[in-house]
Amino acid sequence: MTVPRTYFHVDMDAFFVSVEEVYDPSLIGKPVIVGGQAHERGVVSAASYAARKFGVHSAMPLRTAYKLCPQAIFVDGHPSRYREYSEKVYKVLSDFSPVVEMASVDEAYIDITGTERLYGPPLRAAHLLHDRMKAATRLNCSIGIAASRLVAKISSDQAKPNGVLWVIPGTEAAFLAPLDVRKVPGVGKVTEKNLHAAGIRKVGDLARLDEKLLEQRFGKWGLALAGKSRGLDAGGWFDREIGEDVGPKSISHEHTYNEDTADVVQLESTLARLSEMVGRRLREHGLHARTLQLKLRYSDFTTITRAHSLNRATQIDTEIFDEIRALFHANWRRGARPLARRTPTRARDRTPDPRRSSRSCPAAGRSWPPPDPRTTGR
Ligand code: TTP
Ligand code: MG
Ligand code: MG
Repeated sequence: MTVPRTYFHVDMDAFFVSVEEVYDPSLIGKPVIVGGQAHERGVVSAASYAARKFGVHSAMPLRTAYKLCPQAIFVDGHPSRYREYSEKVYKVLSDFSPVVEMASVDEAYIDITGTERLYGPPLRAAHLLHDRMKAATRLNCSIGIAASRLVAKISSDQAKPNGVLWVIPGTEAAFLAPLDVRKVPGVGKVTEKNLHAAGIRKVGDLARLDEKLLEQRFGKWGLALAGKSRGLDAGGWFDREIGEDVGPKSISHEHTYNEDTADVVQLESTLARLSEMVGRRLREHGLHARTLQLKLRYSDFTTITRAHSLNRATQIDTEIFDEIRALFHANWRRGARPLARRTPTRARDRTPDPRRSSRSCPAAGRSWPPPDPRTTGR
């Protein structure tokens, strides 16, 4: 018999904004938008809860955010600060439990099964962790507690901001039923649209459906969806255990120009710089990547992504750049004006660096949030 497990999903509240608030407390409580200045080309990285009341959210163009909330304070992002605070968050979590997996820069799953004698019942343990997080980082987080990681993730979202929510085992179906299908991890815009077209709007609608029917309609993914609607860890990442595959899935950097450009020299030099940044991070993590990907966005916001797999994985800047440059020349529309390009190197087929010890580097368990389909057009 398998032992019932207890998982926490911990997610920092308005993470980039909260870090900026530590550096500048005058921002606290105000509508704050991190990602660039109001007139700039880029997108919102994070919005404070006060700004969200106006409809501002991550991945929205800064200019749209300005229209919705002109009184907001626009702040440039500071990636090194967020990395530093992500490390602090990881330290608090790993001191609390040995089984931690960072799922993005500001969130993690931890398995606290068997810690009752140390921390007491789950709710008490979560409050203790919540207090420790605040004391060590000065940041608020929300914690979802459940018998599956999937339900823990959904419940941390429901607990926001600055809350703790325990879905007591046995109550998963009742907890999930009234939620929109979009709340299920893995259900993006496209799946949501398909589900709506089939008259399925709430998780409860999904749970009522016959698994076979979902499988027929949506394939293997439909079967996972049926499991998810019942609160089970099913499909994609949820099929494996916490920490089973530590290491970033992909590493990427991107740049958005303030002014459109079609200048090949300028474009290539940006690609070279981005390739070097990706190479550096691969080396820092002791990883090699086999699949290299270029993302290119034009002034009309059409976006393409093109990938190529090498015969041999690499972490060498020039090899990365050669590949990215070839992808660029093979794919860019001459005369059209690209806006942004990105060189994510997917580390799917990565191999550890033999020169490094096999001890896993804590940072290797973390990755930046996966590219958002709404911003990449994928
Ligand atoms: P999230 O945890 O999704 O959001 P959040 O922490 O800002 O707010 P919440 O309280 O709802 O959790 O993302 C963590 C950080 O990742 C976020 O602060 C900024 C960054 N991010 C982006 O840069 N672009 C994005 O599209 C998203 C979703 C997040
Ligand atoms: Mg967050
Ligand atoms: Mg998050």
